[in-house]
Amino acid sequence: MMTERQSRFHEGIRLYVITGANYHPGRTLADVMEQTLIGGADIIQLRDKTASQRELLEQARVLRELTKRYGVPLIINDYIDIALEVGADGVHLGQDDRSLAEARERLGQDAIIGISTHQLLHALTAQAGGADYIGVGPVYPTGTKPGKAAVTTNYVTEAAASVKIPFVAIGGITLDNVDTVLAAGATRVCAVSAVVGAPDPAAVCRSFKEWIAAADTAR
Ligand code: TZP
Ligand code: MG
Repeated sequence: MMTERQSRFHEGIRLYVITGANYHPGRTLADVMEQTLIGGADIIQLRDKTASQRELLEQARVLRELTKRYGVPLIINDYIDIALEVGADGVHLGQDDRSLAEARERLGQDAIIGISTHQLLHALTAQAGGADYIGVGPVYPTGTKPGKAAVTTNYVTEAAASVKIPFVAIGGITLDNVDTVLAAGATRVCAVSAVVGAPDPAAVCRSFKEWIAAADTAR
């Protein structure tokens, strides 16, 4: 008998933090990401478009140790090989990256596989292909992903109405606009610069979690 696959992207994953190149002056990757975990980040993704593969592997090893200690999943952006090498929990792939099918084949049924989506067709395709979650964005224009048109909160509302797998709103989300994103239908948010560029990443994460909890109560 076929049993339905149980995704490891569980209900409790609400605040998703991605690494970035622009940390607050004087802070390191390990230091900043530990602060996000202390503040309540539920999942961490390694993404650094400026690093070489060798540097990424080194960063992945540091984050694997850290996330294990906090019992939080580690996702690697783009690189299935690095995910395999460090024993990460999964990968995140864009529309132009390696395919979902290849990632599933190589990482197995237990892996968490996320897909970036910019329109409902991408979302429904990822869902049908067995993605564990999708990114919905960029909601707002963002310097972290320059040149990518904002999808606005309209797509967040569409995703909330039509997508059955978990979705994470991403792109230009800060403590000043997260209430609008949550009101549009998001229950999970993702941030890079608002968290990793802050002088106190733990405090920012705590505030994001408070907004998310408040929106749950209001729903
Ligand atoms: N995918 C869509 S927007 C984005 C990614 C990786 C960047 C989000 O970064 P920020 O700094 O939170 O706007
Ligand atoms: Mg990518």
